[in-house]
Amino acid sequence: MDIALLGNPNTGKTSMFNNLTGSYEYVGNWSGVTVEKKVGLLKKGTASLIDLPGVYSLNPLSKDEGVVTNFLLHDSFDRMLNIIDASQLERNLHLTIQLLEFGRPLIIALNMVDVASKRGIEIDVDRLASQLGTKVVPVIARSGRGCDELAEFVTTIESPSISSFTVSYGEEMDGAIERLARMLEGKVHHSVRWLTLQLLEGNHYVKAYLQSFIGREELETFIHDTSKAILSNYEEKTIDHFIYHKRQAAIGELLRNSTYTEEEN
Ligand code: GDP
Ligand code: K
Ligand code: MG
Repeated sequence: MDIALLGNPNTGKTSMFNNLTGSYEYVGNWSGVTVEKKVGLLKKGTASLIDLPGVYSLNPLSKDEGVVTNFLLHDSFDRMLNIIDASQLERNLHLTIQLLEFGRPLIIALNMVDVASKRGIEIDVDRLASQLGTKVVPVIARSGRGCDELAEFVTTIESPSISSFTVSYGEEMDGAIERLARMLEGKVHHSVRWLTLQLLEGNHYVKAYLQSFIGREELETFIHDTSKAILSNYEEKTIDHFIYHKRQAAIGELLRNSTYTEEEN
């Protein structure tokens, strides 16, 4: 079984990787970049953990960041392990939402719970999990607390359910997703919802991928018409801002229901 480890930079990915795996090897660089590809065997069981570069969003700002989108588009894996920083949930959940939109089994490692607690942030883990529709395991990757339970869950559960959590981007976006699905005529196995959102956000890797199924002009027209339709109905300057703010609103709602911050004085 292949498990992809994904998260923002500095969320404890390396600590987690070292904790979960007994040994690992570098299997060369990711294609096109100088970032080394690290794959480790989990201490118990036979699963492999694939380390991916830390990114804030899938829409790549650099080639290194493009590694993650390319991995999702072209590599095969069984489930995703998304490590998030409990003290920076608002920022971290932007990537989580994009991974959920990808529509594959995903488990969340809620790391840095010690840091969050010191800052007076209380998280109702069950509430967060039920809202996101995923398993959430609190851990402290630096000390290893919770890592055994996490490894156990990630490797033994038969098939983690695919979350039905969705951000509502409005009916224009829903219509666009349906149009792109018709243009693709079932030629791709990826989530069309994910492809549409990544394309409209400006993810060049997704655009290049889609150009192997859809003519360049037809794709440009789709992007142009969809953006125009959405932006004429909302007070946003660009489509990526529109998508970002919809996610931000959904995250705000999630956090209002599952976190509590002690008043500082
Ligand atoms: P990466 O950039 O995502 O690979 O993160 P690292 O594993 O390098 O961790 C970044 C920093 O956070 C390091 O100094 C770690 O020791 C520290 N760290 C990782 N996990 C935890 C944790 O759960 N609690 C605390 N307090 N520190 C952590
Ligand atoms: K780091
Ligand atoms: Mg690291």
